[in-house]
Amino acid sequence: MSIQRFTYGLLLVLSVMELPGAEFRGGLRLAREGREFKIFQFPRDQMPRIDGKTEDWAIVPKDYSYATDLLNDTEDGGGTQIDPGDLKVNVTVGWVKGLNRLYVLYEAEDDYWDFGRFNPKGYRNDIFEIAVDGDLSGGPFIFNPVYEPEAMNWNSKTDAYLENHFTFSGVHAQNYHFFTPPVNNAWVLVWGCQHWIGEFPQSNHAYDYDFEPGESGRLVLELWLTPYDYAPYEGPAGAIESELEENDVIGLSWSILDFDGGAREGHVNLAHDVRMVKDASYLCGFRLMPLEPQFREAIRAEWSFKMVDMSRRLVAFQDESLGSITRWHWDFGDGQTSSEQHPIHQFQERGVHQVVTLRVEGPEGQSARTRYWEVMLR
Ligand SMILES: [Ca+2]
Ligand SMILES: [Ca+2]
Ligand SMILES: [Ca+2]
Repeated sequence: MSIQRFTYGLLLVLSVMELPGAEFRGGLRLAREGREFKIFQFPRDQMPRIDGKTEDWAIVPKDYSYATDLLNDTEDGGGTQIDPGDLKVNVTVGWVKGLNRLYVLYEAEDDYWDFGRFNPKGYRNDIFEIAVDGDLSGGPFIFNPVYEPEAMNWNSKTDAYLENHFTFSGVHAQNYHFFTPPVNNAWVLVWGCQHWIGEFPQSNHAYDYDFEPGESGRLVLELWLTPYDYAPYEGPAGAIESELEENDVIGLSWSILDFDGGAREGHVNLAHDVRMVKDASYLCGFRLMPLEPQFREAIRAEWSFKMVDMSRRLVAFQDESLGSITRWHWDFGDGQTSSEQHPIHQFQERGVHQVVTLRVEGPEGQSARTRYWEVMLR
């Protein structure tokens, strides 16, 4: 372990120890006293279509949506009493089992949509900001604590700042500033070195709004994004997506930067701590939920297999059936059968075993799953 890495680890520990109002979860503290939020699992045949229309989200139960009352204007002292006449939002997050993607629906009403007037002192655009830490590693992800303090200024042109930016910013967790609405077809500012995460198919987006700068109105932003355990400057080929698994908890939070014709009027955020924008230890815990009961099949046979020992022709079969099951019947295609749930079977002959079938039964009925030409022994 290098001194630098050791120092970094020590700083991480210290920063975690200083975090108030948080709870340890798997070795990591989370914002909001460890309160758990939920990510809705869409069935595969009802994935959202990214078109800015919200009908495809109507199947999502209400308790998956998070509104203005959960936000806190922590930076500018506005607190949790956010005037719905100034800003009113609703955020819903979804996922689809098997895809490393988060779907987000952002619905917002603002008394003054501020956009399209960039100036040299920085952007003046209403922003919806998301920070995501797909493997819940925690820790800083914009400014590396091992760099000199002068490197922490995002306007800096020092070697230290640029080295930090190119090797660290957004690499193990990501920050997106979504423009609401877009300007000159720019929809996102990635605060990090991996601008490519804002490109299709790493992400996708569609807006729906009908107002001019300075007007009030309603905006819908529908998007997906891909969380990364490792998102380097070089591009997606060398990146490592966060593997999203059912019942995993990820780090996630959002904030809204509301400009209403002047200075920023708020930096309202779900984490109740604005450090969420650059330090994943201040993100909220979001669980990747299983399918709600109404979307589950009553019974469905499913299984996988692993070679235990090719020389002995020994194969382990894993039942992965869905539903309530009381009886398993395996037909290995070689004249042998088993009634175990997860049998280990020794085949007598090598070759391609053409048909292997699991039949399951339960109170809701029965189902069979065959794998053709998949179990092969050389
Ligand atoms: Ca849609
Ligand atoms: Ca406003
Ligand atoms: Ca505004």
